[in-house]
Amino acid sequence: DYKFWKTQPVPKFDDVVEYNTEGPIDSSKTPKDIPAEPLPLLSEFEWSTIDVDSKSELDEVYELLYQHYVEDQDATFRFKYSHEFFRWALKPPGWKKDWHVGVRVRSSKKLVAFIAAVPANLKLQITGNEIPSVEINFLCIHKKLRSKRLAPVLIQEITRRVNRENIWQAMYTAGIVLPSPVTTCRYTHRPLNWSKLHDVGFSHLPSDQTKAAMVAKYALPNSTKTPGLRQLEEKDLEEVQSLLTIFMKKFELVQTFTLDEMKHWFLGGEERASVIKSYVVEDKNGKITDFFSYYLLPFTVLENSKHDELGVAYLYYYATDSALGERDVYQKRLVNLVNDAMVTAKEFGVDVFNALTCQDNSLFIKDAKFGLGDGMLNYYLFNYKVKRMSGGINATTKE
Ligand code: YNC
Ligand code: MG
Repeated sequence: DYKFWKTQPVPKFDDVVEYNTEGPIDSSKTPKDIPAEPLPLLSEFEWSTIDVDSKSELDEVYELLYQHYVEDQDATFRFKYSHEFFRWALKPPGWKKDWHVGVRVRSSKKLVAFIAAVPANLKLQITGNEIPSVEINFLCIHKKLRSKRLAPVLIQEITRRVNRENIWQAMYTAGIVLPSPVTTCRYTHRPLNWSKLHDVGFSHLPSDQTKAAMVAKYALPNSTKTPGLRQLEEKDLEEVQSLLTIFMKKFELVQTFTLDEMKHWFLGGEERASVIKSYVVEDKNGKITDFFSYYLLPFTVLENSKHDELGVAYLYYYATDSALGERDVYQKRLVNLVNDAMVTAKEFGVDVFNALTCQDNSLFIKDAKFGLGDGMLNYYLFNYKVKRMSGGINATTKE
């Protein structure tokens, strides 16, 4: 019955939000109203701000998430987070050390829980409202400390730390249903290396098919098809920012990016090589007409004799000026871009390419041979009410 969530500024399941009443749920506080001291913890635990620039502390976060973060139902796959991935996800422009919150056992200093916030600027297109926010991610509690109501304490502590910086809204996603989703998306998967996915139990052989037919079905060309496709460079950022701004007018709720944020999220600095891949299409006149990006987050495969790792890519942001033209031209363009994305991803050892049923992804999912997965992802806003959206959300998440 949501004992904790009932007390928080989030919409109830049956709340109806009328047009023009979108906005904060509680706007009564200022940073001066927020306590300077952390919430009390049981005496055996202590708060510990994690220094992600310290290799050993990042190792501890890695170890905690590796053992205790999200798993699939049969526990055969685990996210294989790398230090590079954490630095990309946890250190965008405006990041704060204070927002990387750990809990340790007081006696042993063992890290047993974690939660993180990073800055994110949201925009509600129907009202034009900009919402300075954070994105909350990597909430994790050691398996032995589950169901002890520690999660609400972590959530309230990160809220306190964010409120102290005069930010009152947050975006987060979760597989579980809480009051109340802004929208719900489903994961979809496109096999690139069907044989390997079959070996590890990720893909199943339909009873009316042969292995060879499945491999043939998912075969991709050796090279990309779109003329002018190349990797994104720093000099393109301003143009891509305009392209993205225009493209995102299609969606009800979006994240907006400064140039510095674009540089971080799409070029990734030193982390680029192993985490984030971004491409643009430059036409004959040197104009950028299209953009796509995806990030890499492999799985560790447990207890398999042939393979111990699965290459996984997640479609991230994209934009195309064809969206302004006829729908079937736009749709065909998207299919081609996503196919090109997958061709490039193969070079980086990607075995499966994932996308959510959000953005305009429903336009290419079938033609580009994505299959619906079991996983659902609910999107939430903290302290902001909006009308429930039909999937026209463009905020994405890094898990
Ligand atoms: C969850 N994922 O409903 P009620 S996603 C939010 N997000 O409260 P306990 C969650 N709330 O129902 P446990 C949640 N999971 O009584 C559970 N809850 O009101 C709620 N899993 O607490 C739950 N990571 O400590 C209930 O639960 C209360 O020991 C129960 O811990 C939960 O990162 C968890 O899936 C998830 O490590 C930590 O199961 C644990 O079970 C775990 O007794 C594996 O908690 C890893 C996993 C979650 C990934 C994520 C986004 C988190 C968003 C948190 C909400 C942020 C709000 C905005 C704050 C900033 C505001 C500003 C400004
Ligand atoms: Mg607990």
